[in-house]
Amino acid sequence: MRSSGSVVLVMPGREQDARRVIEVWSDVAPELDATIWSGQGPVQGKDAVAAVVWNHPHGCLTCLPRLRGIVSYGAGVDRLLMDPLLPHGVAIGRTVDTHLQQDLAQYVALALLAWRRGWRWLLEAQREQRWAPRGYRRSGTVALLGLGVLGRAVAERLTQTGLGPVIGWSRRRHEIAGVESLTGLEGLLEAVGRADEVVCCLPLTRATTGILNRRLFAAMRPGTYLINAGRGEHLVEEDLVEALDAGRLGGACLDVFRREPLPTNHPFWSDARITVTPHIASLTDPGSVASQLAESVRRIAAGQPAVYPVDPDRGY
Ligand code: NDP
Ligand code: OXD
Repeated sequence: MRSSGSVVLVMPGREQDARRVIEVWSDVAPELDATIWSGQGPVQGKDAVAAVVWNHPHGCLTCLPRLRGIVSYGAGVDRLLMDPLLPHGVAIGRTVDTHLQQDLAQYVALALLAWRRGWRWLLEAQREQRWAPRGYRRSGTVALLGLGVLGRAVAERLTQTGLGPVIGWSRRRHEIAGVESLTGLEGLLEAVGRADEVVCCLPLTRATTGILNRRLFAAMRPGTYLINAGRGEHLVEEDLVEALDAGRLGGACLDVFRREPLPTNHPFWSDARITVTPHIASLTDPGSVASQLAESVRRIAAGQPAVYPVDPDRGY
């Protein structure tokens, strides 16, 4: 079959996923001529029209002279767009997938239930062989920051399983059954001020960097629980510790960090009030997204936008 494009997968640390994607392509898109960057030396691809990337070293895409488009292997594009040497004028796309949505919704439900049920104290009691029954909270109001592809899935999961009500916050208003949709700074302060738990599913942009800060925490009711599944840079870490110390926040579950992996000497590791997970709220499933990626490559090769295009000026 005629090649409809040469594509390079630049996914350091996720080469196994890259190999699985190419395996699926051999069935569903045999015309694609794909290579995986080894992680060493310059990215080879003088004929590559498209690149599929995750955590690519900034600047490495400059050696692809025929590049027409870049697709993020994940849902987020912050690191991709922050590349100061990102080739100009190329199409940018990202990944949208039902597994990503389901998994993120499950992660948030798990974190909420663990908090409401006091799981941390139950595990502690077991370690100490203490029989320590404790009460729990059956319901609560959730402020959900971000009502995009993932936020909407979270909102639907929480409302459908009785874990809501949900107050959503986004740039534009959204119609989602059972979800109150707020916008603007006033809407943000109102949402978090009425919530028992605050969940961040925002993309990282100039406008959202540092949004989980002292000012926002001050608008919350004492004991509010924070779940951050967006990006580490959403959170001002010192402000979190201050809010926990002051009892403004009751605890936090963090999946994303300013530095990943979280450095071994980071105080969050040993802070019992904080649950740390290693950026696993939702992982791209290579088998599930391979066909979508192939279609994006085909479209890019034909001079069209990717399947899920990203507006670099908007930042998400
Ligand atoms: P989308 O682009 O589909 O949705 C983004 C949402 O955020 C939209 O509702 C958007 O508002 C809202 N938003 C963006 N900027 C602002 C702003 N300045 N003020 C208010 N609302 C804003 O993204 P996804 O739902 O697909 O993904 C969200 C993020 O989740 C990713 O960017 C990534 O950082 C993170 N993620 C984390 C994972 C993990 O494992 N921890 C896995 C996958 C993703 P509007 O609807 O009005 O446009
Ligand atoms: C993503 C992520 O953006 O894994 O997909 O964080």
